[in-house]
Amino acid sequence: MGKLAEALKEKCGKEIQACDNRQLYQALLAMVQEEAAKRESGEGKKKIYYISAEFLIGKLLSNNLINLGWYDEVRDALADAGKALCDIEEAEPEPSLGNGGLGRLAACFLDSMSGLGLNGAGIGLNYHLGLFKQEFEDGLQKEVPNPWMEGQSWLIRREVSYPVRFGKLTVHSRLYDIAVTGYHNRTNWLHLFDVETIDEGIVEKGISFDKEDIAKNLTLFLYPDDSDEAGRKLRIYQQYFMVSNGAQMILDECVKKGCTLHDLPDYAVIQINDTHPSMVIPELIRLLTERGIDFDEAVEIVKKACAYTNHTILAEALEKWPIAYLKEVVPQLVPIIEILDGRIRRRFEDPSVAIIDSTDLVHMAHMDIHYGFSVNGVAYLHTEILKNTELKAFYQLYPEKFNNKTNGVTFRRWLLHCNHPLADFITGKIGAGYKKDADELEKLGAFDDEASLRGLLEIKHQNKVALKHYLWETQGVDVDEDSIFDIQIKRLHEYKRQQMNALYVIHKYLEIKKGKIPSTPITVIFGAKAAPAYVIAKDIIHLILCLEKIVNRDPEASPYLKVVMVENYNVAKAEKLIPACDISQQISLASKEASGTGNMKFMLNGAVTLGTMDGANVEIADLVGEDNIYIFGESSETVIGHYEKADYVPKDYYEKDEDIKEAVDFLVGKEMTAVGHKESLERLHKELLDKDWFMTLLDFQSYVKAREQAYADYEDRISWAKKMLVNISKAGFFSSDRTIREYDRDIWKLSE
Ligand code: 26Q
Repeated sequence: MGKLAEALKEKCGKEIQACDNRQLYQALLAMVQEEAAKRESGEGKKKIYYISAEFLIGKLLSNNLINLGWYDEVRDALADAGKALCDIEEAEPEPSLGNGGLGRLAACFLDSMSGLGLNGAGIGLNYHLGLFKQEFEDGLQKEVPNPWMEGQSWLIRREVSYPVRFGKLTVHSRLYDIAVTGYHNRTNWLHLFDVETIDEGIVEKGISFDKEDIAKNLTLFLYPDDSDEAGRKLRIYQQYFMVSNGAQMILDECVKKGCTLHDLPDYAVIQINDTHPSMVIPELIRLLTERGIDFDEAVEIVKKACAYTNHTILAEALEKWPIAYLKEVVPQLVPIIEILDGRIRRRFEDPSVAIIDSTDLVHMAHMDIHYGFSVNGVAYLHTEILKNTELKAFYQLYPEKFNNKTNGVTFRRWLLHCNHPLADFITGKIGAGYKKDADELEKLGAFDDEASLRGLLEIKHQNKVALKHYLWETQGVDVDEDSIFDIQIKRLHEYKRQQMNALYVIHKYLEIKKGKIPSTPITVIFGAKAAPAYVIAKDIIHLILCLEKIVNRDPEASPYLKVVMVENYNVAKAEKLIPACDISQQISLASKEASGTGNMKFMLNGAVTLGTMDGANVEIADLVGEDNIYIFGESSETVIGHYEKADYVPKDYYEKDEDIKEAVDFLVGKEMTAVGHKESLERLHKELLDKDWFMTLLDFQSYVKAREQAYADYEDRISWAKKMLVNISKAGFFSSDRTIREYDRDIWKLSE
């Protein structure tokens, strides 16, 4: 018996065979935690603090086993006792501390920081119920609480607590830590702050609760419904609670290491993940002055320590808070923000760069740009749009602050863990070096002989069979493993255009009904949560659920076309869906998706992208070349032009084009209203015809054409496998290790 098997047996207090999966999970968790703590190094004078309202870390057991180098031994020891590690994984609840891309990126970044041995930490909140859990009921999304914490979990309770003062109350925090193991390297910590007065009992029907009872609700939910004033204020409470704790902790840590506070930027660099943590700037200024530093110097210190990442160009997502809310929630910050704003107004005449605008809204991003030393976008195109359009006035003031850091994903989770057969295949061809140095994947490109390509196809097939079983067991849908798996999984938003994908499904369905049969059957898979107050997004979910019913129940169509809407899409489900995907839908309206990171995960797992020239798709297209990606739709320049001229009229497309008219009108036709809710379908129909803010109809025909081309090309299996191979071999650039090295080289400079 190996060492780990012995240890596991001892931890369980009995033979491995005699334990159930829960017991084994808990024993392994404890073993990993002990080992992870031993690998804490704390080494390095300067430290990067990544502050984020979201850390979508996913399940941790297998990833930690991989990072510690324990995976194979534990898997084999379990197998010897008749146990399967993958069954034990099922016993682990998934922490739901994020919405989507931004939160998952933060998790990938922490993994890479540890893996690269950088001195870093994450700072966030310990939401007890996280993001809601999605259930489908009567064709609609229902939100229910998502309790994910258990008695024994990855959270380690620390004897660390800080007072956090609000206008109306003071709360005392409690720190919980989660170990972030590095791949064959050091452990860093994710610090999650909580309040002990939290009361899950105040949650009523669904996810509603008393939004005013701050001491009881502060860390209950991630982004509680902010469609009303109390919800918006609660967001400010959460944000301030996060940054005040973070700032107090950072100063304490630095002082302990010998920092005089005057030299804080030599000890700490703070990465502000979107504007949610922006109040860290005035809070740090406040704390520094409280500790005896004069105001002007405090401003200079903070300016040298804080860097801001922008993740969105959608105007409505750029946070602007009424100063009256801040006066109520965080009155001690308001005079500081006013001074910061006053200084800007004296320096620059342009009112568009002010922090507090003429309607008394505080523009959080403006504060970050003026009072931080770095501003970065998350993909080449995104950063260009920030510089030339969205933040042009700021770029003119501070060209030296702007830089691009194209996103990346951790290959440990998104290849080694989620796709063992592919990882083994790659290791067999090019050795294991790519696990540390993702650029080595490029070598795989040479293996384009028929036997290797057939090997790749076989792995994809195997993953599709696995997904088929999973969908059958979890949702009771039966999909054909020999069909094309065409997948769109991401948060639901009009700009991401799930509605365009749904319109295509209608179009295809109608074609089949008219006798035009696809050569290979098609399975269209969606997964998406909609924000609880986002009505049109929920209408789109309803549309997809109606299509699922109509198409899958239709004996003429269902042998050739299936629709699956995965319930409660999350990280664990992504890990099952991505390895099984043939076609990756990345179809946002050009200029709207900052980067996307799902696109990278799919590519790495041998899916071919069908996408617009948006976000990181542009860089994917550059790397793989036009034969290995399906690009369609208007360019970002054209789209931005339409917005500037306000000249896009969806009805023109509807009236000119029979296919579009037929698909759009299907929404309110007899078949749909027989299974769906008329009000919702009519609202969506009207939205598409009268507004179509994200120009679905503009791109529809070119989308159909590109999609048909992809399906046609899929028929030639070997030439398709070649495209898969190119995609995988060019994915090295999208390792978050590369991204984090660039952050360190250009922004953090930890070892200078
Ligand atoms: C803002 C104000 C009020 C309430 C909520 C918000 C809010 C919440 C979440 C604003 C933005 C978010 C999340 C944004 C996000 O996930 N952005 C994604 O970030 C990824 C990582 O950089 C990119 O790949 C995606 O393109 C981008 O959409």
